[in-house]
Amino acid sequence: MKEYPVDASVTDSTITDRISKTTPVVVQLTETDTDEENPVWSPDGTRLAFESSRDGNKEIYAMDPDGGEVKNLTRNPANDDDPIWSPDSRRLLFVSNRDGNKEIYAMESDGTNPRNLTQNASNDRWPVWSFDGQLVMFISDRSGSWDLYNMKPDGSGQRRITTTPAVEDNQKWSPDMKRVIFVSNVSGNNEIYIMDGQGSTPRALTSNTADDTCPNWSPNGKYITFVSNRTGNWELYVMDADGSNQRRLTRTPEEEDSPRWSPDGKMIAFVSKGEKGSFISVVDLAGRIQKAMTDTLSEKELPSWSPDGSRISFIGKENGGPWQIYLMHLWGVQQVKREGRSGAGSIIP
Ligand SMILES: [Ca+2]
Ligand SMILES: [Ca+2]
Ligand SMILES: [Ca+2]
Ligand SMILES: [Ca+2]
Repeated sequence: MKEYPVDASVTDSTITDRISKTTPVVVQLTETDTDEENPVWSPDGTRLAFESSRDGNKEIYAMDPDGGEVKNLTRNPANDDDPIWSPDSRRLLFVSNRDGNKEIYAMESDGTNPRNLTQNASNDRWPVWSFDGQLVMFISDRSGSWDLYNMKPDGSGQRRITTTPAVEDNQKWSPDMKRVIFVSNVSGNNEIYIMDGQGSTPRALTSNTADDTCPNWSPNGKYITFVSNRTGNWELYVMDADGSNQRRLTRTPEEEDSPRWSPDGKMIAFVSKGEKGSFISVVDLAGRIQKAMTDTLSEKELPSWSPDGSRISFIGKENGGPWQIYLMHLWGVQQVKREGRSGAGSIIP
């Protein structure tokens, strides 16, 4: 495969230098005997929403990024999960099956005023808020198979976007909100597609017999990162937003997953799943440096950059215990010691 430079503006050697010299510090933010999962940064960087089963079923909580000020936002015997912040950080969408099937709910950031937006006898889940706050794209099986739908944030104007018998999901708005990428297996394997935000005829960006999935836009909207097993092993890739210049960034025996762009668009964090454990690495876009930022033995998933690019939240599982939430200070620690109600403050050496 021909190798293309990604973008001269994002391949400066200072990034290589920065990654090679740093020794990240990882802090455990939660310490319970139940699963703590799916930490999601508020866009203003002040809170982490997450899912916890500490009261016997899944609830949405939020905490400060150092583990303090833990607040229970839902309190319901059903499962409440999949939190996502509004672009202004003032509201959250989440998914609950409290009425017998999955619905998308909205609530204020303090948990007040929960309201059911979808009110549909089928399953509605995976809401993705457009960056201007005007639309929410979600998936629903109300037509018999999983398709993409749009609605306004108050639940009005629900409209089916894709109309295939296959599964569509993994939808992501472009930063300019004009386009959406998503994954569909309508061809018989997973491919990444692009369409406009209103659902014009989707066009395949990948076309091969392997699986291509987990697409994510670069912050400038020029590139898309994704993972594929087209070589027989899962690897991390980048392509131009029109599907051209597909290039592989990793060559590892592990299975790469969950690629996430740094907010400055200069790095991608991702998970590598090996036989003994999984770990989080960072790669620069020129592929000149790839560095494991955590230990490689326990399990780790879901890396997510803080909006200022200084930290990465993730979930980890030690020795078969429950999933817990961790925070990695990539470039050094400003503050690590704080007693949260969840027992935050421990530092992993
Ligand atoms: Ca609940
Ligand atoms: Ca429903
Ligand atoms: Ca494919
Ligand atoms: Ca690999």
